[in-house]
Amino acid sequence: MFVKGFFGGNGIVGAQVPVGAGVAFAMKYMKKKACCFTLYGDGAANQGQVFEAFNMAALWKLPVVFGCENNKYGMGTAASRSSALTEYHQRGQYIPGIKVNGMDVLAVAHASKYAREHAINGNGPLVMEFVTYRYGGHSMSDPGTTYRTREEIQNMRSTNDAIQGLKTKLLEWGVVTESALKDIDKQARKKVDDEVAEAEKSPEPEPTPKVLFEDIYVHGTEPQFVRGRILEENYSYAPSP
Ligand SMILES: Cc1ncc(C[n+]2csc(CCOP(=O)(O)OP(=O)(O)O)c2C)c(N)n1
Ligand SMILES: [Mg+2]
Repeated sequence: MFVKGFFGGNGIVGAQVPVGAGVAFAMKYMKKKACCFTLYGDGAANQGQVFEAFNMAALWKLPVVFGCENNKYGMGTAASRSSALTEYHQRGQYIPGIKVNGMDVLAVAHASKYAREHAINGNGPLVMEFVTYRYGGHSMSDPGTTYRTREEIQNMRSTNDAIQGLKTKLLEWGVVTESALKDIDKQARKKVDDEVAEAEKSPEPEPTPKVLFEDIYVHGTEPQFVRGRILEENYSYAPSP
């Protein structure tokens, strides 16, 4: 999903990291006082391209914050079984790192604000590690219970939940009432239900290779010939106006 200021994800795990460094390069090149937060997981942190992005970002002092979401598991494997160093904030080596309690919403907000200031003021990149936990499996094919105990999940949920933690604080400090929080939950649920309903009634994308070229080339410069592929007669890749 792409929206203004949000550049989506990537099917190749970790590939969003150099893309994020590229976005930061654009910010610097266009002399914008802005930075890019590029987020990746503990599993993705072992991808070679992550370190390549670190190198260029440090060399060119790019305004990028590399945010590692350490939820303790990759796709079916504990971080300690796949990473030689699980202190992911130290992975930047020559880039300063910060470790943040990812289950504390206010700590995340505060640290992120600090990181943004650091990046937009020309100090180069930062590596931030948000220590958190993944209750679910990675995907449909990973039930998330074969490499850890149900007790561990239950324990994290009941003692460490980020949303519950913030709710408790807000109530204790008298910032909101219980019923106001319930209203927020209701609104959020409605918004998601509405968006799902709209997505489900939207038409399927056109099942032709034409869509692969949409929003890639400047109009009129789409390739007329693709190597290794026979194009249908009179087939045009030009997107419909
Ligand atoms: C290059 C590549 N290898 C493997 C996969 C399959 N895959 C998708 S996500 C994932 C693990 C992700 O773990 P992590 O980065 O910790 O993210 P989390 O799901 O915990 O947020 C893997 C192996 C992929 N998408 N791309
Ligand atoms: Mg993970």
